[in-house]
Amino acid sequence: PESAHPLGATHPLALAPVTGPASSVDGFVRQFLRNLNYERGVPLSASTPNDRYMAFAMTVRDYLMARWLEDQKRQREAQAKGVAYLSAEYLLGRQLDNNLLATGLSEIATAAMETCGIDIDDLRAQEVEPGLGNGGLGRLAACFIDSLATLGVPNTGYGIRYEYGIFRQTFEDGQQVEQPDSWLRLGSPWEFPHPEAARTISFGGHTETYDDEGTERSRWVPAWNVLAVPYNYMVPGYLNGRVNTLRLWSAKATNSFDLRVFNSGDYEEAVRSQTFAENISKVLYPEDSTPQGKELRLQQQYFFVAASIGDFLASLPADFDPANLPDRIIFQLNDTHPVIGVPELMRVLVDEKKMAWEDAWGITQKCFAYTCHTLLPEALEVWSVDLLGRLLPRHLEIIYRINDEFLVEVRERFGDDEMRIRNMSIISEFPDRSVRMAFLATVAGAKVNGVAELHSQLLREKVLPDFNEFYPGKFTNVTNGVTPRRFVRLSNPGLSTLITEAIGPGWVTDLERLRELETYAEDTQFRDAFAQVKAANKRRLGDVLRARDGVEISDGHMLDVMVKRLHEYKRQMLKLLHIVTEYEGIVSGRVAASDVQPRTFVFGAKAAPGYVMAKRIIHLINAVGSVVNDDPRVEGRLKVLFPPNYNVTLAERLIPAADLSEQISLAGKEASGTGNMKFALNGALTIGTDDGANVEIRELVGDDNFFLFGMSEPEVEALWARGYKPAEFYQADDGLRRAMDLIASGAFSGGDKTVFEPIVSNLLYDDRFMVLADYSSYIAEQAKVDAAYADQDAWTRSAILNVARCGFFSSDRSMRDYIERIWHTPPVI
Ligand code: B1H
Repeated sequence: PESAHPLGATHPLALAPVTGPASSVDGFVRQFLRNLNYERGVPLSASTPNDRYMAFAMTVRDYLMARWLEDQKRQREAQAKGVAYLSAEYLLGRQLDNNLLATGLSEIATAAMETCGIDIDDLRAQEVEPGLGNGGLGRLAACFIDSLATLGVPNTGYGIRYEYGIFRQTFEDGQQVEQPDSWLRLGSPWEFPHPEAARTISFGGHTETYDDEGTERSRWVPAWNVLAVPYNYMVPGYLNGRVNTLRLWSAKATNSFDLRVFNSGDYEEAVRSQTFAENISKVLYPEDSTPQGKELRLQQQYFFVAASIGDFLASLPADFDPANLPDRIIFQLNDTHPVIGVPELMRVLVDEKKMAWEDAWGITQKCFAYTCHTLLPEALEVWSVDLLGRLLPRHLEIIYRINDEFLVEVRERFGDDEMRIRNMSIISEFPDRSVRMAFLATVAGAKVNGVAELHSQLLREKVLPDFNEFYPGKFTNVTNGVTPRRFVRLSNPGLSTLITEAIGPGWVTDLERLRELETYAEDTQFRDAFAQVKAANKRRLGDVLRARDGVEISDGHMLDVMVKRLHEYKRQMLKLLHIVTEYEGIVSGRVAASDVQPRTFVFGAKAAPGYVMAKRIIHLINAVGSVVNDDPRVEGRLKVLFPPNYNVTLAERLIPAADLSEQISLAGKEASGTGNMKFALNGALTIGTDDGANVEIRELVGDDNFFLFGMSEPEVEALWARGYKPAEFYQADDGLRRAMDLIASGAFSGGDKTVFEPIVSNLLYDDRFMVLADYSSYIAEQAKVDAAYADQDAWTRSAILNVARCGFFSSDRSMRDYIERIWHTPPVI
């Protein structure tokens, strides 16, 4: 239907014909063997799988390197404005396949490995994914940098090279146990360390004023330093020859080791300062949606942000006038974690570049923009003035001055409305004096955005209404998106081929073109082919689960999937109550097993290690799973799988196989969700509440192709206002009572009633996320799901329409939104 080049032959970013050492099968083989011999120092015959993986990855890397160097030159010369994305997390997933796809080397590479007698799948399996993020927020950052490279927009992603990423989850007796994620153990072929470019980052100490040729100035006299060593990663665009940079910082001690102390025999003391400094980039905080107010965490934040801002400034020509900074850079704050960058830029401009405060503040307000990712009040980050003043005394002074001047403006505008002043102050006084980082970001940012329409509306109206009034036009929405390269093209090759055969390959970079599939939904042959792809994806998933966990997925089952971090607001408990209800119906004899639609329920979820209730829920899911799976009375009609250690790699297998996507958070709590988009784009139907981006998914796919249930956000508010008594819902619904009673009876804990009692009483007497209030509506909607699934052909039609209508959720579209409305950073052609 169109030119062989996926971007179209006339596209300005179309990649020139493949050239370079790896551009033919022979050339690839030669380069691979070269890398094996000269980089790994082994012959093929004596090589380990890791040697072969490393040499293979290096060969792909070599190919990208020419583009990377060229692109850096091009971007320097263009002097175009770029985006510095500041994010404490990047949940990248495996790199090899993505880089093969982006370079178009896949076929050559596969053939080359065949020549060497190597199965490329064995190489793929060798890669350990860098899990440098927790969940949606970190994965979003990874999707965004993929899209920016694909769009040809200059971007550096800045973050932390955690030595240990998100913990590896195992289960012992059904309970979560965390293992360290030593992803670097066998080395990473994708990173380029630059110790010579290390930056010194300071902490602690005090501030002083001094006379600078008649002007009184402040300066910071820090107490200790750490080195920030940059590690560069290539971020290739899709088949466009573009390669942007992800720069992650690793902490290193300035004077690593005291030889005198060592020689005196005190080995621990000799390395103490080294250990202390290097702890900064040691581990990712495994918190999701709630911050940890730990000193080390603030150190991490300042460490990477100060290094990143300094790095960018150092890249400018020596004679660059900082007044022009807003023409060259926008620092995008991914949630509040990098907000300490605001006073840092002020400090550099005022204290180091000797700029007038007013001028520096004008520049700073143009150089930052802030994305908020949550509404949960407990998730909004605050730092005690005490801690901040100890760790970053000059920054605290700067924050005070920003706040003083801001509050003067507020008074000018609203008069001495003390209530309002207190509500808007960046410094809160209760319970302790602390800095509200979201407020600081809002005052400093040129724009503030939420991540889905509903979320942005609630942010304006409920969380920051005074700021919205004060700064008309500052608040905006950019609905999240996901990269179609990783989450359709790579993860679902069967569907990708089917789509490309129908409408051509252009959808990979222009996802709205999936619309053209709408007519195919009416084509019986296409529907059959689509259903076959889904069945094949279930078998592919089956292979993976058999190999990694020794479990089977049953033929003919609906695959009902809930994968996301374990959090009470996401309501894994609601899903579990549905399962227990189905189970109880069968074992009590009220429902014939043969009348139940066979389903396999799949969970994937990590709980923050300190989140006790979340860990209990994990325990209960496993407990219910082992009872249900072992009970002959359910005749294999219900099955519960909870593969441990859900991560990007597993997601890529799970999502394409799913029939039903569970997006069941309490309305008003899930800022956006991005898993919801991935499922819909892979042809799963959603059962969901009117929350986050679910709202937009439903609007696009249509009510007939979405299972909506539960209270709306205003209904949730109204129920709270009336006074929510969960026990009343328990009393009023027989099914709910039976399910809760069965859990309370000890049926899933070998008769022990105490194990899950805290879950049951929490639901009965507290239930912050209104699980019981939405139960009956959820169960009723699940009955509709069963009925709909019985008509397989109609289900498949709906699934195709989900794919066809969700092109909006490409992160390319999200990036275009940011570029046009916030960043003003056109592509460099
Ligand atoms: C999201 C977080 C988050 N929102 C604090 N907030 C963290 C907050 O380590 N911390 O302290 C880590 C993560 N993550 C998620 O962002 C939202 O819950 C999702 O709804 C949203 O889709 C995602 C991306 O915008």
